[in-house]
Amino acid sequence: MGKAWTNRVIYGRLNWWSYEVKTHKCDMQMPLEILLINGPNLNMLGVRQPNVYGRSSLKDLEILCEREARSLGLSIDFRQSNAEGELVSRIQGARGAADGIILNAGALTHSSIALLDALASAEVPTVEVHMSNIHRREQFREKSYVSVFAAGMVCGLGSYSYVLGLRAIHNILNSRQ
Ligand code: CA2
Repeated sequence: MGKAWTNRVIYGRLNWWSYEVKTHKCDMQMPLEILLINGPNLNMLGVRQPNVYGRSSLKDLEILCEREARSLGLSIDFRQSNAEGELVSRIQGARGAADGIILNAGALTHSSIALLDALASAEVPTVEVHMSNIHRREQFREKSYVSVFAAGMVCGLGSYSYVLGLRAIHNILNSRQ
């Protein structure tokens, strides 16, 4: 979970009168673990509505996020599900296991109190992302339950919303005490 691990390396030197054991400490910084969750219908990226969501597929988005995460020293677990219950379980599982969450809950953003409750109980710093600008579309998309818990939100920049979301969670996690 991105905590410093201490490895104690033990090595010995043998000669005919003694066995000398020396220890050497080395600290390793493990990468911060980010759970990146995509909600319903985002598996359709690149297939329909390119005017709204662009031409990149979900796989293209995953590759982009992997590349950005690597450059920031983050490790990501990239997921998509159309099922609200599975998303709730993933968020619950992040408690104590992930350092941060990037969440595009799709249409559940605007309706799911269950996702909001899962986020609140997981207590993992979260950044909300959206491909489209949810404030320039239908009025019902303006309300986000995810935003009640999220540290911040990036929307309207297509795949680049995810890139900025990753930079934001990196910044949040690295400025913790
Ligand atoms: O802009 C976003 O990222 C959204 O979360 C996408 C959701 C929408 O309900 C939110 O209001 C905003 C919809 C995801 C559907 O994605 C599709 C992609 C291509 C074709 C059809 C659907």
